[in-house]
Amino acid sequence: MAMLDFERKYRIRGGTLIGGDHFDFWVGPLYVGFFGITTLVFSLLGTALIVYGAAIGPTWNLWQISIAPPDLSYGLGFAPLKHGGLWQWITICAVGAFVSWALREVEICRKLGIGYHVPFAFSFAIFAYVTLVVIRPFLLGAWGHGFPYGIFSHLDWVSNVGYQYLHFHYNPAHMIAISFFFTTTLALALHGAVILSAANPPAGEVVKGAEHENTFFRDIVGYSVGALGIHRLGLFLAISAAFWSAICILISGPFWTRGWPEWWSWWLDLPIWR
Ligand code: 07D
Ligand code: 07D
Ligand code: U10
Repeated sequence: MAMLDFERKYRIRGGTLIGGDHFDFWVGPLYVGFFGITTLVFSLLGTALIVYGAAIGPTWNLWQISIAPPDLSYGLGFAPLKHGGLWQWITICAVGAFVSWALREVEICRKLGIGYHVPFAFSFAIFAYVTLVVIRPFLLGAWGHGFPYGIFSHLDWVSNVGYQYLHFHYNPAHMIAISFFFTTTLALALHGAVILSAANPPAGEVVKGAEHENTFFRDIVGYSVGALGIHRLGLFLAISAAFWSAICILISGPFWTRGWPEWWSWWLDLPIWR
């Protein structure tokens, strides 16, 4: 792919965290770096292990392929490859690849002299994943509590784990996470819509900008969060969604073992009713 005019100016050496000059180059449009190499190694190895797992499994149907974690009886030990060991190595590769990707983002930010907002945001997704397959299984004492790697089997896991707590919707942190997911889509819809409404008028009409955007929201709800503010808000809402997701599954089991509806009995137990 051809290099765009402006790209040359930003292709500067330095800013790497590890590896010095060794991997400090680009291939086509892509920056490589030490963590580009580790991302590649972890993801190729992880994918190869998934393909191997599929090959020794009962099906090549993409929707049904599933690599299960070890049986609970293996506890926190290593299991044989065909009995969950594959899942353990794939998990190591996945964590390695995701963390490498985040660090590659950090190196690129350093080169460009911009803030670390993108890797910071991605780290919340990684945190949610690590909570599901490392932190929670660790706290529960068995890798078998991780979710299986398969398109439909991971849905079965979510449903089964949900019903283990009778009614997962009653999990208060799940409520907060869902509210943040919904608010994120509301904010993005408002933002996408207001920008298009002002900056992309029909042919022949004048392009409008910040004043119109601000005025629209001040007219309709009495307040405008502002051009920078909507991006701060969006980032806050999205990382909060991932954060509270991690919390909602982290507390299910390690910190609350009964049905979630029962958690709400604290309300009935308040001394004011007595
Ligand atoms: C659009 C960015 C692009 C990413 C995509 C995903 C793979 C997997 C692997 C064949 C928004 C690429 C997919 C690399 C291929 C094999 C072995 C991001 C976009 C397009 N899920 N989930 C999906 C993952 C969990 C849940 C779809 C990953 C938790 C529910 C896709 C993870 C829980 C539903 C997928 C993960 C959970 C899905 C679309 C990791 C709670 C759906 C994802 C690493 C979070 C939906 C059949 C998407 C669906 C769906 C991938 C974890 C619940 C296959 C990689 C255990 C309820 N999940 N998921 O668009 O249609 O994300 O499922 O944690 O209904 Mg899932
Ligand atoms: C974990 C993904 C991380 C991804 C990474 C990157 C690649 C590369 C390559 C594309 C966190 C992967 C990248 C692989 C791809 C290329 C080239 C994101 C992760 C690092 N729920 N529920 C949630 C709702 C019910 C249950 C979260 C709604 C039922 C359980 C969210 C409803 C029961 C768990 C959520 C609903 C139940 C959850 C998921 C409605 C089932 C979890 C989002 C409307 C009977 C999970 C951390 C998330 C969780 C979770 C929403 C219903 C059970 C808040 C809206 C009542 C067991 N649910 N849920 O976490 O918190 O994203 O996981 O009914 O474990 Mg729920
Ligand atoms: C745009 C733009 C642009 C601009 C602009 C704008 C778009 C060009 C020019 C315009 C933008 C704006 C004007 C801003 C728009 C605003 C938004 C989109 C929304 C912003 C929202 C927030 C900042 C906050 C979001 C908060 C969320 C999602 C979390 C909310 C959580 C809940 C509601 C909880 C839900 C769960 C409930 C109710 C069950 C109860 C459970 C709990 C409370 C959890 C814990 C429980 C306990 C500890 C038990 C105790 C509970 C008790 C006692 C009950 C008390 C109840 C409580 C709720 C506290 O593009 O640029 O500029 O201007």
